[in-house]
Amino acid sequence: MHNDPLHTALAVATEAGAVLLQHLALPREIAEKSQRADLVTDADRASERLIVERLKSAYPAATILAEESGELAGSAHERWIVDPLDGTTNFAHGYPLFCISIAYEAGGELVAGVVHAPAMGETFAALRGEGATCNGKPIAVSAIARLADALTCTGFRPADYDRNGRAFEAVSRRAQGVRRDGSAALDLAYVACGRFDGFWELDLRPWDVAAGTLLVREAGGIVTQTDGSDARLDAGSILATNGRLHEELRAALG
Ligand code: 2AM
Ligand code: CA
Repeated sequence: MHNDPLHTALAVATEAGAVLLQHLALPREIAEKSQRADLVTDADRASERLIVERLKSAYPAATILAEESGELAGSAHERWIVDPLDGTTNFAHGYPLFCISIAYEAGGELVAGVVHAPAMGETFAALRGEGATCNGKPIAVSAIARLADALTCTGFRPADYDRNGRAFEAVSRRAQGVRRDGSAALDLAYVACGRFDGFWELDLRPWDVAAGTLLVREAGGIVTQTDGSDARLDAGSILATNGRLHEELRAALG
């Protein structure tokens, strides 16, 4: 794969991953975000500061949408979408499933995406029309065709249990397993490489899903909203599967 935005995203994510690992080794300071019961750590801020600085200098005209800074307006044509630390709760507890998610859009289309999980030593990358990789090796979604044989994953905040509880129960009764791993971007990367056969979540933001959406599509999977309608980065809900499982999982969500 040779493409500038992808190489930029890979280099920046790798650098930010080292920052996260440095912070992981320190005694952790955990603050509550004011509006939501959402952990934000020094690590989120340090990672985002580095990523935004690097992207601004490499792509001075581009818009940057980043979780902690919001939108730094620039060109309407080019946009970076950044989660400097996805899986903050995991990170705060030293659970290694956390990542950096960086996506690049041109003309409103996802072109490049990187999900880098530094504590796992894995970097997932996708380039529109060129496929997806993990640590440079091509990846593909699984071939599991029935929910009964599927390992699925979901996510929800404690306050959202009522909204997701019914779907969680329905799928738990029918699938081989349901995990709740706590990092939507990484969950999508795991669908892309066939570890999970399907993933759904109700209330996500563009930075949680942008890179992962491209990874799943480029690995041969399907991404929609949970009701089966067309995916949109600002839709909130997402259903990502290997394709074969899509309709059965969608129906099971109720
Ligand atoms: P974050 O770690 O970047 O906040 C897990 O369900 C997904 O929801 C994660 O991708 C997480 O992203 C996001 N999320 C946002 N707010 C959350 C919260 N208060 N608790 C748990 N996850 C949250
Ligand atoms: Ca985050």
